[in-house]
Amino acid sequence: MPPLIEQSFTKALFHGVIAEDMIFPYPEMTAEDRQTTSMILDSVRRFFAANVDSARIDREHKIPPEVLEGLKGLGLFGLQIPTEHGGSGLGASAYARVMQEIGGLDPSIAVTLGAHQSIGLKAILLFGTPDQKKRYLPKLATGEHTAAFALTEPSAGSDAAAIKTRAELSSDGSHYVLNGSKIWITNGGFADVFTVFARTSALEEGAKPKITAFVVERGMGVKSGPNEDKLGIRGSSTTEIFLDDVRVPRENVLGEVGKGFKVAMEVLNSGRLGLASGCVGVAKQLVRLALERVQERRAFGRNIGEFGLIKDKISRMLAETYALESMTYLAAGIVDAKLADYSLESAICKVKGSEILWGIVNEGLQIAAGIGYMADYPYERILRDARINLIFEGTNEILRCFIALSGMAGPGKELAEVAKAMREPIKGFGLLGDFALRKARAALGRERMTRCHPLLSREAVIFEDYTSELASQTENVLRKHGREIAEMQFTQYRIAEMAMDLYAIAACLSRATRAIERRGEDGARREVDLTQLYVNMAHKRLRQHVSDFARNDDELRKAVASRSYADGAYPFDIL
Ligand code: MYA
Repeated sequence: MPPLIEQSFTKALFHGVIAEDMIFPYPEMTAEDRQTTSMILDSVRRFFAANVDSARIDREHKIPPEVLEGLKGLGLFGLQIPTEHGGSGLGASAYARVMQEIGGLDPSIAVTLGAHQSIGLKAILLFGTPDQKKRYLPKLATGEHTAAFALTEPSAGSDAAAIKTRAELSSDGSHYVLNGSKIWITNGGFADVFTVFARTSALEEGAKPKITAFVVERGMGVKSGPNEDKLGIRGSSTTEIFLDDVRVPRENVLGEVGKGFKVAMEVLNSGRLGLASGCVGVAKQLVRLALERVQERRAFGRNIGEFGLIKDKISRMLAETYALESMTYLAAGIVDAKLADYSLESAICKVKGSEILWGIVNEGLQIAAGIGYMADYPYERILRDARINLIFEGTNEILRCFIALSGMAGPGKELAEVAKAMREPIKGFGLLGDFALRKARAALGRERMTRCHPLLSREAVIFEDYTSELASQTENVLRKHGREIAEMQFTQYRIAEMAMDLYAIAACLSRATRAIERRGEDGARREVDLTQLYVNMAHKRLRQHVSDFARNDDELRKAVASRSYADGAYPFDIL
């Protein structure tokens, strides 16, 4: 196992280390994946144009059965399932590209397909035994069976480890008996196969739960509640599911008994990337709609596209879409290269993807103005559909905490080891040597990003400077607060924001560098412009976060909120 900082590009940034070989050159799909993907995209576009009426799907809260059958016929239920089990065997980048297309065409369909394969059957792909794969994957690949991911419970949303569903091993050891219920299960109304997470240890206060993952067939006794009535993605099915004495054969345990939490987290790592790619697709649709609108709508005798404030919106929409696309396909490339832990990158893509998209929906609707608000036009449906992305697959709040705490874990461990080494200098000498080496290197100057094209050297310097800031702020807060940092969400927020923007900048720099190398400075002009624009925007945020570490009004905010909890309502009236 390589050292932590060599396992993850973003985790390395928390140490001040720029592991640029992990992100340069910007990844590309294999020729085979590119060819297969182009063919799939062609047939997807043709099929959607001829058969999919998104307004109707939204209105009727249902994807028509003939559309679902058509999607199955196109092989869209088995995109990542290996060919030997009847799927298309796409890699992560190719899969992301297809989900991007479908997300842009119809989010309800994207969510249905995503729930099936980004998360529903993913644990079988990642952790299934050869026998489980042989039993389940062929029918899931054709769509004869559909899958769902059943983790969330009424008292376990963000706190996924708090699930109460129990799995008791039968006295003869042949099967588990599952009892409990799950909420907000996408595809819950019709899925045939569920990845269910249940406790296989007693519920003990303060103790680490033992959670186990199971493949559960509907026929084993899973019952569904009615479809929830939702703000958006109305064509997708979201239901409660009930497990009452559901007998699950022991051979349906996924991965190891008691290691199900890791199974859930690994599945979500991949799911979050699928979500981000869907967001890329929707963002691109909005850019297209906005560009049409600004060229057709006239005001004060001119196309509105000529006004500065519209140009400001359009330029931001483009730069943010470029950054999101760059981040998502960099992370997907990291997955395809199988060389790194991509948990932080996928969480970042999910948070940034959902928020960039939300901002773009807002601006796109604003540019459309009056018609943007009318249900006859697509904006209001897109707005409703986009909102969920900030909530599901990990709320953006819990994911910010995850990004910060998981990123700080490495430096935290290192600091603890150094403290120990200082107490026991002889035994700890080796560790201190490594740490001292890195400190010495940092003292000599910041880490460099050497593989970035010189045309982007100003942006590369910003990246280097703030990487070093992230590492020193991390060290400062860890030294000052130690384990207390786990409770300090305002600080976690700043750390997470910095890490997210640094990853985004790195992705843009790597991609734009590849573009310049391929097409020369003029040929890559647009990529360079968008990278510079994104970096300018990110730079302002980074500067602000760094200054907020020193001076902020965190305590005032906490006090205002706490007092209002006691008041129970807004405390004033003008009368
Ligand atoms: S599905 C439901 C989604 N639910 C969530 O995402 C739950 C969010 N909560 C969490 O992720 C966890 O509870 C957190 C951990 C992170 C808060 N990779 O002590 P810990 C390891 C690898 O921090 P906790 C849905 O919405 C960690 O290192 N490992 O745990 C679908 C540690 O390991 P070790 C990870 O404090 C909707 C251990 O776990 C990760 O309890 C349908 C414990 O960690 C990780 N990421 O909290 C979607 N995280 O013990 C369809 C933690 O070895 C979408 N660990 O140190 C389709 C989209 C289509 C497109 C749409 C277009 C518009």
